[in-house]
Amino acid sequence: QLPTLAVVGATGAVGTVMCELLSSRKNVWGEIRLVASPRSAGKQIVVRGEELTVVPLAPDVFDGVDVALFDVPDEVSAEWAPVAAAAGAVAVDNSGAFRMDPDVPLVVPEINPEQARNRPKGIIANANCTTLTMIVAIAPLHREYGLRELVVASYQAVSGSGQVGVDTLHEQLGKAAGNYTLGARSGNIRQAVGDELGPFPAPIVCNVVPWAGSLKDAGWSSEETKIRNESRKILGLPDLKVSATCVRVPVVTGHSSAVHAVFGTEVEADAARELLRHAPGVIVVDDPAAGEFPMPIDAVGTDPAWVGRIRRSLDDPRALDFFVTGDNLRKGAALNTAQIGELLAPELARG
Ligand code: 11C
Repeated sequence: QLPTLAVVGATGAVGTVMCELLSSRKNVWGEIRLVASPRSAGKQIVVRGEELTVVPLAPDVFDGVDVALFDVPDEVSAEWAPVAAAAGAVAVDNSGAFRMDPDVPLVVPEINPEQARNRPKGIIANANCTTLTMIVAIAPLHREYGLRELVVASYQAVSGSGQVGVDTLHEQLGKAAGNYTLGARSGNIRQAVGDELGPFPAPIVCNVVPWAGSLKDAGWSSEETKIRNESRKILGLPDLKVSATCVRVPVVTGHSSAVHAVFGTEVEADAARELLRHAPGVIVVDDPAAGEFPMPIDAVGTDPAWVGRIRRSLDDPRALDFFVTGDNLRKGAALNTAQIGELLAPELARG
């Protein structure tokens, strides 16, 4: 018998993509149960061609569930993933609640699938979208050359802030276009947009905002510390040097990162390009002469990490610079969670 799946947070931005993925990927599930807050309960969503009714989150929704995928805020996961695990399900959690727990594996199926088997709390964590969209390209380079240091600048899409981020960009696009002569033409976007900033600390349209997440120690943002901590855990490199600067850009979906990676051995750009061409979950788009680069407008709606601008550092033969972009709602969230579920499905099928 195929295992039973619950999707908790089925109506949110990531949950919606999850429902699409469940309809388009290999069908490894028996019953699928869609779960959300009482506010969204009763909604109908089509999954695998079948109309399912969303049920409200409550302890009994986990009865008989083998895998529960959580696409909800940290505090909801912190409360409910242990409830699902206590009911006998494996909870695969896309929030930040358990990622750094030493008893919770942080799994990227292309990199460390074996760690999904060791889950003492019955919980497996999914990394942050900024980490996930770049780490699939970094891991094969690490295996070949031995990673020593990462310097990253992110270019994060507004959908990383949820539907409210997308709505805010949309509203500000209208204001900037409508107030073109008032402020936008001169670049005075604050005047054109006014003070409705949504989840961002400054206007996001026609701007870049060097901030994502919340303030942590010594001026670092939570997004920046997540890149550092999660990269270390996924790659099994607890002392990896990581410096990240996270920036929000007016892109709807698709997180990008400019990466400077320093290795233990000398690297060649051509060899790295070839290696990445054969790496799972990676696509190389690297022909600047033809205007071919990895860009979010092309990566959106696709599964792989798109990598390009691969160059060896002019000043350090052990360092590579490259640009990587991926769909933050797919590989950055729903897809990686679904892939972890698919890793578990054969083990949980009942004979
Ligand atoms: C953003 N990366 O772009 C965030 C969203 O820890 O799962 C996801 C936050 C997380 O704002």
